[in-house]
Amino acid sequence: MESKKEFFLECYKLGIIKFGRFTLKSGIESPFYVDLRPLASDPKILKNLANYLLEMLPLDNFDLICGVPYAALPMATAMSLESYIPLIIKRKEAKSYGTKKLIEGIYQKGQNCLLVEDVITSGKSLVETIAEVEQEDLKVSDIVVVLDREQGGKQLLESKGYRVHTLFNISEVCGILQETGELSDEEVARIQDFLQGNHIQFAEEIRPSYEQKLQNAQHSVSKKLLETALMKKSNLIASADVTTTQELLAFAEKVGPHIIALKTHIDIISDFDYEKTITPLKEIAAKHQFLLMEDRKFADIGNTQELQFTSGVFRITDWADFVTSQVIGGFESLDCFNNVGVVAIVGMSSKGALTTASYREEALKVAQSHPNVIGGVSQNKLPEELLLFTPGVNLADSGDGKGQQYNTPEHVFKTLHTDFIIVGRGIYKSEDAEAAAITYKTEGWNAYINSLEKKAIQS
Ligand code: S5P
Repeated sequence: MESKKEFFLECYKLGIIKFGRFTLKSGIESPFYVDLRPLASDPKILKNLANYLLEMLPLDNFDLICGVPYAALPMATAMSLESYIPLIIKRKEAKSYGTKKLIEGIYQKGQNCLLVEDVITSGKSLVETIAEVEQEDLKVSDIVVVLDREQGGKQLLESKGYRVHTLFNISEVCGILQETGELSDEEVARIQDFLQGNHIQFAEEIRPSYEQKLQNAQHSVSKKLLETALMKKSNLIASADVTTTQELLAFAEKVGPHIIALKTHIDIISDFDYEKTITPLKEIAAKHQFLLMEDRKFADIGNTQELQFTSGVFRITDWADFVTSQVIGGFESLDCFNNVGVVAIVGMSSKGALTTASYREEALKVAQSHPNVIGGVSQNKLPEELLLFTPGVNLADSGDGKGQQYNTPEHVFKTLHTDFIIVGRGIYKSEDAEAAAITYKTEGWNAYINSLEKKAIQS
């Protein structure tokens, strides 16, 4: 199994914890919201979760496993399947007819039952559940919990003599997300404040709309991208990672009406010929009104980048509306791109990428100060004046086995305030590329619209 931290990050991607502003049942405002139910929808994660939970426990102690309904039921079932400890099911309410049983399954009085819970907060609902299980003459000595919200529940149960085993707690989880750049130091401090029982102030955090961004846009390419997005009701950039001119042109023709830009890796086209590849591509782009984004990821000194940009067979300067570039060569290395827009690579989507929080901070300083830069590629939020381009978006997969890590449009618009999604294999590998482009366009647009609304309220 992978490390506990890696495992948590996989779980996190399913949307189990959201950060923002949520009103709890009690009326208290919380800076985070936890819902572990999505874990049951990923069989591999559920199986791994069961094993992580079992690993923490003295298994010889238990005759039975019981999940607290409903969220922990699939978890308890998976633990039972992995450990061969029999499962019993506790009803939420006793049946009003027939046996009126509260607990279903085969058990004998006096047996020791392990309780499984998804999230522990104050611990009050667990105390009630334990009482109901004990009423059936079963013993409860241990409770295993996936996530401890650290709001007194563990202490309450321990004071009553129960052992509580927790896989993750919220402080540890925040530490992991702070390390990966998902949470800022400020957000973590606010969460800690909340956990200490303080009433916390929320700053209104609403993402700017495309109209607002358009008003503030300085660069002509930023304006064009935002205008195209509003006109086509699309925030989709299709990545055309195909290797022949014919495939490239056919793809551009199919997806053209639904995208705002086509992203190329022009150096992977095996039969590249300026006249046969670029001239028709430009015509298709003009016809369907999309921009051309060459994902060259320049990464050299200014003089070399200038040659790579203007010369060779590709002559990128003659046709691309905007290009991607690393900023590792420093501020002046970007000066040569003065007739196009530059999208700075701030953070990469692949596993183990070296674009750490401190790298990103330095990269942003260059990106924010250079007039050629219109935005950045990142898996984290960017300052509002930059356009955020997010690759690593796929509705069907969570990775590609080669290090790529995927998120859904919903996640990137809501949590990162992404402006444009970049989708490659989700579209060009699909049997019907046009239908897939329409799906991503619709999902992306709806996710953008939803991200303009205030955060959901937890009931
Ligand atoms: O961090 C990054 C930056 C980029 S530009 N991660 C990425 O995946 N990309 C590019 O986006 C990558 O080179 C590829 O062309 C596209 C993602 O393709 P997919 O097939 O994984 O959707």
